[in-house]
Amino acid sequence: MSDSGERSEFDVVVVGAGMAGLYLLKRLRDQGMSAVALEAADDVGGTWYWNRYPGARCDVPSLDYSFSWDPELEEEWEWSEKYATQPEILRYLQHVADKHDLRRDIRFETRVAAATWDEDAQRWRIGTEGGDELVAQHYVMATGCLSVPKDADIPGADRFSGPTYYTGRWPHEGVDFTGRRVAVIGTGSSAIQSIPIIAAQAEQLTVFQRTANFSVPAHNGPTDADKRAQYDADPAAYREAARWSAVGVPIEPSEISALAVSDEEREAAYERGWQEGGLFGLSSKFNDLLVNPVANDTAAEFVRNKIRSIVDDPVTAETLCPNTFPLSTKRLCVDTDYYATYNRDNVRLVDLRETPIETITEQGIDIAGNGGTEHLEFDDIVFAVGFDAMTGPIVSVDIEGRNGISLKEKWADGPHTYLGLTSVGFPNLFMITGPGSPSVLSNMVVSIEQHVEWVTETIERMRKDGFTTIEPTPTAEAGWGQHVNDCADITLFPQAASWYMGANVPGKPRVFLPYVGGVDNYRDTCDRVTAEGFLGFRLV
Ligand code: N01
Repeated sequence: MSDSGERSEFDVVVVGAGMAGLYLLKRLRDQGMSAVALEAADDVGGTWYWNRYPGARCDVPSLDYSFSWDPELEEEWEWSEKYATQPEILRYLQHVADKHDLRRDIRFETRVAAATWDEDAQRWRIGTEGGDELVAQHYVMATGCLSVPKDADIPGADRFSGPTYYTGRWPHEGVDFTGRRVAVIGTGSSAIQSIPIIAAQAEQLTVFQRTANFSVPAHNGPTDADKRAQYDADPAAYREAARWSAVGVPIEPSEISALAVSDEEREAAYERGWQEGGLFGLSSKFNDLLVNPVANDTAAEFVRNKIRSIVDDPVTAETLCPNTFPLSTKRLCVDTDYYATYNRDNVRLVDLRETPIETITEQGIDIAGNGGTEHLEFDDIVFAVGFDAMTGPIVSVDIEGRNGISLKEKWADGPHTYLGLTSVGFPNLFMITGPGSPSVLSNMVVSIEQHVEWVTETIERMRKDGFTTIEPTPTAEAGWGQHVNDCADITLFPQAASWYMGANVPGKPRVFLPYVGGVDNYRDTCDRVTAEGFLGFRLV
């Protein structure tokens, strides 16, 4: 039996045992608090537990995408590649859980259904799907940003008689596609990572693309020697630089406009970026790619020309060229051999803008062709259709605050938070990397650590100073919401129908969900809020 055993009253109840939940448990335990994490899966890992599709990797270098709070762990853990695979990251998180003996405070296979603020008791009552009730002074949603898979939203999706797979819920035993005719629907990061691997295994692969996406090469391999040297010279300084960088990775920001250099210089810079690869290779070369559409289009056209040079068939190449949104306003994809995969004889690309899916049938997928319906037969269908991002994981629990107010109803027109951490009407509720925080626009580990540290330090301060509840003021929340929108509006981000905008889920309000003002500015704001006696909060 775990330390938290069957007890039902805690200082803190945490939902989720991914990166955020694990670090929360460690910090809370070190502070002498009673805490338990409730986890739907049967093991730790969060995103890295669920997303086991072929080719799943992190697109942030492992050296950066790892905890900084345990120097011993940093010494003993050696990443095998620049971009770690899902199994390796999962092993890392399992190792962290074991090393710090965190499992004894985690209840696995326990999905939280509801959480209700009890005004009389000044406590949260948390109900699980299994019918248990837990009571806690503080309630922390550490449920991740991309943990609720989106429905396929395609007619007939449940009619198909063969196996169907969702990338975000991949079978643990893996899938052997040898000799199979496979359909992949979607061309986001998950699809772009898995398509080259499925293509190499399957007899036939058909990719259904609704919106062409930008992807840059990973150039995976051993960790870059100069990055390694920079880190080894002073690991603590490296981590500190990451904490005070714009995206949670210490990279030198450019101070040059893409339009301030000659065409040749610009092209050479992009070529260097392409050869460096990864999320930041190309996109960090100039300072105005995310704010100036003309500057952005120079980079977009560079990528389109790369696609044209890689893909042999000109029609397929043109179909793969993204031209409906500016580069990087949807999450840039990082791939290994994605575009080259379309040169294989066994791979076909279906452009859903030209030939939309009419329905999924028992045997396959019907698309509208020029001469009428075309029936395509498959053995397997892979849905790589994404997630109900950022708000989905939070409102999937029925959270009821003061006076019976429902968080889902309060957020019907988009999320309302102060700092992406808290929300008016929901005292002592904290969200880790919630909407309105840098989260998905940053190295998640750095943002998770910052939130976990802010939350646990705040709880400790409240305890020391004798406060029972903390809740943001309506003015602070409205001001933060305005600031989050203002920051987004000076960028090109709102121009894309992305999951950042909630645009991928039918009926979801279109609001820019993360905070684009930078990890550094955001950290500074949170620090100042604390230093100024929790400015914008009401403590009782
Ligand atoms: O999901 P997505 P994802 N019919 O939403 C298409 C992170 N991540 O799982 O663009 C047809 O990006 C949809 O088309 P459209 C990363 O932050 C990271 O791939 O809406 N198509 C799109 O092509 C990433 O951004 C890593 O027109 C439909 C695709 O499905 C985020 O997770 C790896 C459709 C969904 O793409 C989400 O990535 C993986 C329909 N009805 C994920 N519905 C790394 O670290 C949706 N689509 C590398």
